[in-house]
Amino acid sequence: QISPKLLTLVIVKKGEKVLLGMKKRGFGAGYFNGFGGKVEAGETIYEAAVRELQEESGIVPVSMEKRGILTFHFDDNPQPWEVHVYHVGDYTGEPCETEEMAPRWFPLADIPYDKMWQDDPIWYPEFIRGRLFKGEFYFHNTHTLVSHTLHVLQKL
Ligand code: 6U4
Ligand code: NA
Ligand code: NA
Repeated sequence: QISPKLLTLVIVKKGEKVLLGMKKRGFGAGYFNGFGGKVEAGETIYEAAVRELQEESGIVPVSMEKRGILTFHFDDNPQPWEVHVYHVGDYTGEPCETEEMAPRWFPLADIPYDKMWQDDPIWYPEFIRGRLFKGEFYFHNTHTLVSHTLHVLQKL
């Protein structure tokens, strides 16, 4: 059993809108997603989440809480990814386009699931309701969701 690779994912949700970024390069290019990336040596997961948000969108969180842990299993990569999902409700700075992401606000009723990872319509609704959740997702050829479990929890 290979230990999972740790990543972060920050979703900015303010009022009735979410800030998503169109990923311009690398893994998941062409999808709208939250902001995040790999946890680096010497930083905590929380620190990585703050850093990736700042690098990819230009903003700095005022408050940030962990909401979920998602594990992605791939039939074309033996190492699972463990993605720690955070909510940011308040921030300083202005979202701006970066080398990696082009940010855009979406009304909660109009999240562009057809241009997102296939797991997103499964867990975003729980995120939006303010729930804590853990999920496992199994992908074929990186992009095709084959099966999953999702649990809403009282604590992570
Ligand atoms: P590099 O280019 O190596 O510096 P880095 O920014 O560290 O990249 P990146 O962008 O490849 O990492 O990280 C992938 C991002 O995509 C993380 O925020 C996690 C997120 N992600 C990966 N699989 C996902 C999935 N199935 N559904 C989802 N987000 C996913 O909603
Ligand atoms: Na990234
Ligand atoms: Na990175």
